[in-house]
This record gives sequence, structure tokens and C-alpha cells, in this order.
Amino acid sequence: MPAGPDVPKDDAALRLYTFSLSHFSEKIRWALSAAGVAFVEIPWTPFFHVLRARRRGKATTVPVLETREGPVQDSTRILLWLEKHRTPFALMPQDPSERETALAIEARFDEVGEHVVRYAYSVALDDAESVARYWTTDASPLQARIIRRFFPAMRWIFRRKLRMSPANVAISRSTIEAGLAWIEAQTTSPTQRLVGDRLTVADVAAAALLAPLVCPDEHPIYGSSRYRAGIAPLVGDWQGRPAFAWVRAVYREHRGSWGARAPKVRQWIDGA
Ligand SMILES: N[C@@H](CCC(=O)N[C@@H](CS)C(=O)NCC(=O)O)C(=O)O
Repeated sequence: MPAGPDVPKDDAALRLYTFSLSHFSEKIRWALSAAGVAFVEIPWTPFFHVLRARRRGKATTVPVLETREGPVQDSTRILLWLEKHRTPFALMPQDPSERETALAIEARFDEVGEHVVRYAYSVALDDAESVARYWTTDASPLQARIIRRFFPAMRWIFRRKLRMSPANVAISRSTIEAGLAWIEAQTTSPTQRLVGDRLTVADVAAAALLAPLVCPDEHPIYGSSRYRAGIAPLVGDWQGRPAFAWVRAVYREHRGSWGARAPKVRQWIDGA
């Protein structure tokens, strides 16, 4: 049985629509937890999310935050909404110049994050069983059957959407490599934060968007044995890099609880 979504218990809380697998969703899941903002996560299933997302925004992407004022789509817009409506939003620096720096770093790693998707899937998509598990983590039994039945077609569509080609994968790898080098140029130790001496949106964005490559223990999918084995050929050269140590340290020190579903999700990915 797929891990399945949690049933929302608190109607007053913000609702966060995600994919369990999505690193842009992880960025917001983490930002909300770290800032102490109550929310209920509702994980969607890829492919079946399209109409639900379109009803709430211009794009089909997650995360989407459902608020009393209406839905907010896009992780950066969600952070700006939180800054305005959940004051003081602890992850956004108050000092204007630090705030600008933090948002510029967040934007930089959003771009790296887009390349992480293409790079990770360049190998992961070859392993149909693993990807079927990632995509059906929160699926209903019918959705899971449909995904498995039509997996080859879905994979083909997905490769086209990602504009997967050897040349583009090479561009993605070098963009990620530049992101790692940038972290290494900014930090002298894994405990250093990117703006000031406290956790900000800059650290959360950089760590969450690199997490599919670094595979921190705290994430139930990226830290699973199955996921780590699949990604290993892509990240072997980077394991000893200070930027990887930095991401691991940010997760260890600041990630806290991923959510009550974490054991179920890990079991779904790694179970027999
Ligand atoms: N700029 C968006 C990017 C989000 C994004 O790319 N989400 C992916 C999952 S990591 C997604 O929803 N893909 C499905 C789709 O595009 O329909 C953000 O910051 O929220």
C-alpha cells in the first residue's frame, strides 16, 4: 500500500499542497516548520495534480499554499506571503540589505534546483520500479495502478518536459557544480550560515534544493537506501566536498521533524 496522505485535522491551519518527492516542496515544508508556522501538508500525486494545481494558480507546480486570502503558488511567492502575513517571519532577515542578499541567494538556488531535477532524473528514470515508488508514495490504489500501467509513456513525457539530452545534462551538472563552488567560497565551516549568523531563507533554499543530491538522513525519500543507491553514480565525485558537508550540517542542525508521515514514507520507498 502507498504511504497515503495525512487527513487534515485542523481546518484553521494553512494547507500546503506538495509532492513528497519534490525539493521545492521540501523548501517550504522546512521553512514553515523552522518558522513555527502551523500547517497541514496535503501531498498530491504527480500527473494527477495538474487540474488541482491549475485550479489554484497559473502553473501546474507544487508547492501551493492555501491561505484564507486564497492560494499562493511558487515557493518564492509563498516565502514573501509568509513574511507579510506571519510577521515576524523568523527566516527573513529584518535588515533590508541582508534581506536582499538572502532573497538573491534563494533565487540563485531556485535556478540550481531546476537543474537538480534534470540531473537526478537523467539516471533515476532508468530504474522504473524506484521511480514508480517515488511517484506513487501518496497515490490512491487506482492512481498507483494507472501510474504503473502507463509508466513508459509518462517517463517519455517527463523526459521531453525536462528537455533531457546529453548536452543539457552536462549543462545541469556544471550549473550544480558552480552552486557547490559558490557555497564553498562563502563558508569556511559547515556551521556557518549564508547570511548573518542565523538560519534564513537562503540556507533553507540552498540545502533543500541540493538535498536530492546530498541525500540527508532527515529526508525520508532522499535518505532512503533505495534513493541513495540510485543517485550514487551521479554524486560520487561530490561526496567529500565541503558544500555537501555544509548541506548535511544545515539539515542536522535545523531540519527538525519532516512530518508524522516520515516513517511510513521511508518504509514505502525501502520496503520489499
Ligand atoms: N518555481 C517553482 C518551481 C516548482 C517546481 O518546479 N515544482 C515541481 C516539483 S519539484 C513540480 O511541481 N512539477 C510538476 C509540474 O510542473 O507540473 C517554485 O519555486 O515553486
